[in-house]
Amino acid sequence: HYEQQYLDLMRRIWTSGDERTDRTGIGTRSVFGAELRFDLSGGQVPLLTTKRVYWKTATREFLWFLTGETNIRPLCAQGVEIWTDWPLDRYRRETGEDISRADFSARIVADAAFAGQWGDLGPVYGKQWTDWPVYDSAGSDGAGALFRKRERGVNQVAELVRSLRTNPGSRRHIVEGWNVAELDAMALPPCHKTYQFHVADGRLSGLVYQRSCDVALGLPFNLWGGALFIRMLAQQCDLEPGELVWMGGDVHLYLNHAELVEQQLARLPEGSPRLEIGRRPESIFDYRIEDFAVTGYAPAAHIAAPVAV
Ligand code: DHF
Ligand code: TMP
Repeated sequence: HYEQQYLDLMRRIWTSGDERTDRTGIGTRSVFGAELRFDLSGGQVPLLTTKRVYWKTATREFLWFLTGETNIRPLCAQGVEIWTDWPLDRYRRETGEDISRADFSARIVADAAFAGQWGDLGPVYGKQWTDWPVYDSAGSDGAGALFRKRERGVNQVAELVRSLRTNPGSRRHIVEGWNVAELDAMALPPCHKTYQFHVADGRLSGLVYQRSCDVALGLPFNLWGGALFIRMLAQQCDLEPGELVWMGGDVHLYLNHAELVEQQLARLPEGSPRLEIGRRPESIFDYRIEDFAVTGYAPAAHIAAPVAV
């Protein structure tokens, strides 16, 4: 079963990973360097069955990246709270106010000015993917060179669709999130930082490089995102889905996920869910949540676990 790779990775980290202190102070067990591969032919998707994964939430997150938005407001308005903890943490630190997550999220939705001030994550995925900043030389002021920021940056996703259609054999089908000059302004530097695509024999494969991976909470979403990206691109470019290759750098389990790990490793994967896309939109930017359906998904119960902020 495709999911066995995930469970084997989880077990290996838990039993033989190096214990280290991390940025969040929770502590992790970690291995450095890992690879997973999933066949996406026939609509198969690497959706975990040993715990329920909220694939609609993950899809909403992915569609939000494609809008170029970096404010959590549209996510909160759809009941998606997976990014709320980081702006909330900043709000609590800077104001000293002990607001609940629910109240904070409600205020983000109700109050545009509040969202503008507190809901933005900085130039994260959506911004870099669709509007990577470009600077043009604008002469010199005598003391040094001057540069002017272009009105519109590079839309890497639009360029990717174009390059897949016109030059499928290219080895440069890349979407990059790691904008070195802007890392300081991001609430979190990108984890799934690089996507590369590959066309062979009419099939589109994709590779995700994830520099840092929370195997229990983040990875199930990231595998879904990688598969979704391939499926949307394949549809837009008249290709068949090939393989998803996932590569991780620091691949870890948080020490406060012990219960999840034990429960999940006691379960067996079952069934093979399929993703159906009900419509072919005009462009990669026109997908809506209603376009996606999963069949054959009867997972084991959800396992809640705390997220390290
Ligand atoms: N930080 C950490 N420490 N781990 C992450 O996985 C992570 N992921 C981020 C941002 N920062 C992060 C963005 N993606 C959840 C899933 C993905 C995600 C953030 C959070 C999460 O909490 N998932 C839970 C609940 C989902 C829900 O309630 O909708 C899950 O059980 O899947
Ligand atoms: P870091 O920036 O110190 O590496 O912390 C980021 C944490 O978030 C780390 O545990 C990895 C996790 N993460 C994922 O696993 N997937 C994601 O999509 C995101 C945004 C974060």
